[in-house]
Amino acid sequence: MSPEGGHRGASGNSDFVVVANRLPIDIERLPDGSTRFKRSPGGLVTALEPLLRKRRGAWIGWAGVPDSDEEPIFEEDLQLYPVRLSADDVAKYYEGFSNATLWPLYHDLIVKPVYHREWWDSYVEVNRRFAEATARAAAPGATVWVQDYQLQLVPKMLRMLRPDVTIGFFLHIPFPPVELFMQMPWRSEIIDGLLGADLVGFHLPGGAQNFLVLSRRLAGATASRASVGVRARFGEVQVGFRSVKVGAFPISIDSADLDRKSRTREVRQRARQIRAELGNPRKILLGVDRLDYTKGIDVRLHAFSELLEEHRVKHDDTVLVQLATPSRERVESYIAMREDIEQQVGHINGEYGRVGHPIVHYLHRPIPRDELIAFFVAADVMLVTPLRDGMNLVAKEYVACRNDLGGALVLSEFTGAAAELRQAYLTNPHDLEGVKDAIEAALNQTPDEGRRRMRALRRQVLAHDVDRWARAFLDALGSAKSA
Ligand code: GDG
Repeated sequence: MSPEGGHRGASGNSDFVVVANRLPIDIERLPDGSTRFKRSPGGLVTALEPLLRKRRGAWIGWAGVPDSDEEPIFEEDLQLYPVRLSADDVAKYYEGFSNATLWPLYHDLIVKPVYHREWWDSYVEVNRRFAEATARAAAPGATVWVQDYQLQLVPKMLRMLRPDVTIGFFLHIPFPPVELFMQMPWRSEIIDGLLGADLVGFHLPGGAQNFLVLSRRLAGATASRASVGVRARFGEVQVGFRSVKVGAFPISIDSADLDRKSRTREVRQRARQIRAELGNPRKILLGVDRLDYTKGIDVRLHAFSELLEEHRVKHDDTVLVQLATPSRERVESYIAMREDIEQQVGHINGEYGRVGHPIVHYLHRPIPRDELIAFFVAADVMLVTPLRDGMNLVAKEYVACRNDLGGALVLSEFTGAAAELRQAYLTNPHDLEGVKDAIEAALNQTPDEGRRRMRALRRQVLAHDVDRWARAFLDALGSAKSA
């Protein structure tokens, strides 16, 4: 019998279940119109793969296209259970509530969050669908790990369906301070949803602290508070007889793998070729981001433009490469931001470029992984200037690729990564003069200073990889349940 055929509430056979908005697969459309799945192992899959293999793991998620098949995909080491989303679900749950309500609210209101009741209804309904699919896949007593802001109601819904399972939740984006979170019309429902977990994890202690304060204030407000009885102290919330652990677990990357790949002859050669294709400039600055307003792409372009204007950067020996992966292209604020950035690129090239020699090279498309690694190796200064970012893996990836101890990292203080990468050129992205100074210092560092900083950065990134992150979370989850 297909595990999907089990009735609601019945258990499946997976001892370890990961629940995320997206499945770790890419969909290929074949010439005859049919579709085929291809595994796309990101950092999370890489980190979890050994565990999934050992523990008959399952992954629950959306396949990335509307109305896709719900047939489970069985692989040797992993079972994938697609959750179907209709075009209407994608518009309301995903593009709407997840990306136009929660995303801006949790990133300090860089754009104004939109609150729509129908989006919320869809969020509740889709979260229920994920919780039910999880309940069907999880074996008795299984460990379930729910990922990210799209699924904050799943822990409570799943606990009601399957009180026997151990539930962990990890938030990949920042968790906002009380004053901002209180805007949310469904604030108590979200806090109660998260408190269904045995362990709630954040990147930084600040996020954990915000969650503890909000739990004290809001938990159980949807029921009678007296009957729920919520107490929060550092690291723990007591909800009735249950205790929910709360902690910080800064995510990382597969550093050893990137370190190895960046040393290969092919990558080194491609990096040299990239420099040549760019006209062998003295300095290459690089930005790599999803095209998102949180990433501060406009900030770095603005700073670069002023540095050129003030002759602090020479237009004939410096180029800036901005690789921007298309993202959330139907969400209104993303359409406006893209126009703004492309206008800025056009302005800088119009003012300072020459025929055949643009000064900003801007690509709006996904880049193959190996090509990206070659860009990291080729770049003299990496620009990571988000206005707010949960962690920012790009900063860590750049460092992991610089075993030559070359390059410099300009890093916004408003990223999670800044808490660990203290030897970067740290800067406040709201202070344009400060950003300009940081870029200038990075461009003009002495080789000795550069090596000193990069050595320290690499020590941090190579020792704290994604595997260590996953183990820390799952160990804490194990002891949260047994406590
Ligand atoms: C969220 C949080 C948190 C980018 N362009 C291409 C490409 N990428 C890869 C990067 C990196 C990943 O995508 C982006 O990760 P980030 O962490 O930088 O940013 P978000 O997508 O916003 O991630 C963030 C993260 O979750 C994990 O918890 O750090 O704060 O917002 O790996 O290299 N990869 C390829 N081509 C591209 O064009 N192959």
